[in-house]
Amino acid sequence: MDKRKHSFGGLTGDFSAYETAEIVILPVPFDKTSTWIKGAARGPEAIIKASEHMELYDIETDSETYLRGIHTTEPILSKTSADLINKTYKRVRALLNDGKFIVVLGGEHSISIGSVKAHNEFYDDVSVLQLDAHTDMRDSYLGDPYNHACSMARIHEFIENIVSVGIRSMDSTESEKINTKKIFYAQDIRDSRDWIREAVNKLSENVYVTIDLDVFDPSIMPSTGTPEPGGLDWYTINNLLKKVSEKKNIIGFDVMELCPSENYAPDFLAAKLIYKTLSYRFSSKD
Ligand SMILES: [Mn+2]
Repeated sequence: MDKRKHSFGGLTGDFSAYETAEIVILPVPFDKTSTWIKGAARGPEAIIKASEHMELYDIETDSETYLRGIHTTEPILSKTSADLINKTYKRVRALLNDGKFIVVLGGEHSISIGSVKAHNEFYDDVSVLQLDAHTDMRDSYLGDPYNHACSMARIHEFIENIVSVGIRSMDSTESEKINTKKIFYAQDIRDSRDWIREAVNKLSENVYVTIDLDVFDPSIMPSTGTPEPGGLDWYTINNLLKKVSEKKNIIGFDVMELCPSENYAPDFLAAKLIYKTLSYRFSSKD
């Protein structure tokens, strides 16, 4: 068995030390409430292992974000959603107080609740950009208000401004609760040229980005619990994240719901998406 400690980007020494790192990768492996394909608990480890094979120079931004230091912390573990969300909230708060930029790796989308809550208390005027195939606006699902299908409903209790992109599946009860002005359906994105500008304009200055990997098309991201057809492609997501980085302040983000299989390309996509987002975030500001 592989006992070596894995670190995002395969970084060691000064580039991965906590004290000097500007960026912290926080794994939260949890998969309690998935209704169909389980395995998201193995997502964070798969992303970190894949990330060790990435090139750390980003061509597009001509930057090497790892030079800022990226520390990979010990994972947060728990047996229940509510406890895990609370533990994640406390850990993210502590990391923010230490001046870190945090990337949470899931695990289940419900974990985002704790991370968003901590960021919302730390920063003023926070909005959430949700990339997802699903609205996740159910009040409760299978009797559990912390089911992954309810993550955005819980976040909406303390954040008014949520902009959702890539949505293509929901329950009829959710359609009554959503703000259609802030939803960019996958089918509408296909035919629109201006949607990125419109979406970015609806966000406030400080933006937390929550990425459910099922926002991508299953042809490139089959490793999710619910691979909905008609998803977005790599460059579309990149262009959106680039524009948000240029126009707004990304305060933190999470990448959720990777459900690894024997196909490791999706693991690599998730790793590269994280590094790409960091490259946009840090090369556009200073
Ligand atoms: Mn989803």
